[in-house]
Formats: sequence, C-alpha cells, structure tokens
Amino acid sequence: MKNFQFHLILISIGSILLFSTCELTNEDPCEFVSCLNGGSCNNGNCLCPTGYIGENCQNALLPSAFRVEALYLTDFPDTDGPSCWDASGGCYPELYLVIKQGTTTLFTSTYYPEAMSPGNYSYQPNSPINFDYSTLYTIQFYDYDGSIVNSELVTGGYLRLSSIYSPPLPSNTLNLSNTSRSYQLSGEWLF
Ligand SMILES: [Ca+2]
Repeated sequence: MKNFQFHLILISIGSILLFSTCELTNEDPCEFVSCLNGGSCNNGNCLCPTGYIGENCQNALLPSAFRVEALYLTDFPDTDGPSCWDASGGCYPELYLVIKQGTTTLFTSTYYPEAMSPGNYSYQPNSPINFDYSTLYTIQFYDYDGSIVNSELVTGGYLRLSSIYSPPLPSNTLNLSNTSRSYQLSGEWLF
C-alpha cells in the first residue's frame, strides 16, 4: 500500500511538472500585442494592412496614386435643361467619357446611345490609369453628335485626390458627386 501511495505521489508530481512545462511553451506572444487599423498579430509582431506602418500599425501612409480600373456614371443631366440634347434621332445624349490631365487626353471612351439618368454607365480604359495623388485631372462627359468636334459637354469637373483624401484609407470604390453628376471610381490605392 505504501508503495502504491509513493507511486501516486510520483505520478502527481510528474503531472504538475508536465502541465507547467506545457503552459510555458504555449505562452501566446500576441497576448499583450495590440494591432490597430485592422492589423493582425503574428508571433508577437503586427502585420499591417496596406496603407499602415508602425509597431502597432498606428501610422497611416499617404497614398501615391489611385489606379483607376473603371468609372461608373450613375447620375447626370440627361436633358439639356428643358431641351433635348439632340434635335433629331432621340432626346438623350450619346454619352462618352474623356479624362484629361491638363491639355493631355488620357482616355476617350466609346459612347452609349440615348443614355438616361439615373443609370449605371461603365467606362473601362484599355489599361488602368494611375491618378497621381496631387495632380489635377479633368473628368468630362460629352454628347456625341456625329463627330468629336461637334460634341457637347454634358457635365464634368475636376478631381484632385489630395483634396478629398483623409485617413483612414477609403475603400477601392470612390463615390464622387456634385450637383450635376454622380460617379464612382473603381480601382486600387497605391503607396
Ligand atoms: Ca447626340
């Protein structure tokens, strides 16, 4: 019986030692690490999402550009005030998009005939256009009237990303609007 008790004590001590060792090796290095702005902890270090740096992902970076993959126009003046855009052959505009930087045209799309608002008209450049963060771009929509030179400006405006950007990082779909148009830029922030 004494022998049995002695073995029981040995087993108990062994178990305590075993569990203590396990607790030591299973200590979580991320237990006291707090990763901000959507960062995640890996082995005690923060893995930061795009646009953030720092030990705890606490610092937001400024983007260098936005890579525009598509533009979606949703709301625009589909009549010319009380008049039609076209004197004959329908009322609504044959709507196309022009993107310029200064006097340089970066993209001219094909047109949608008889475009009505609200709608969802998508324009996709053959290859994505990088909008530099601090550069001014012109985004215009025209009514095609048989030739480019006869086209009439339907609506348009300027866009400078640095004027609209503030952390946290916006999504990859930018919703932009003013009184005469609403559109989305779809793409990716670059750093
Ligand atoms: Ca037209």
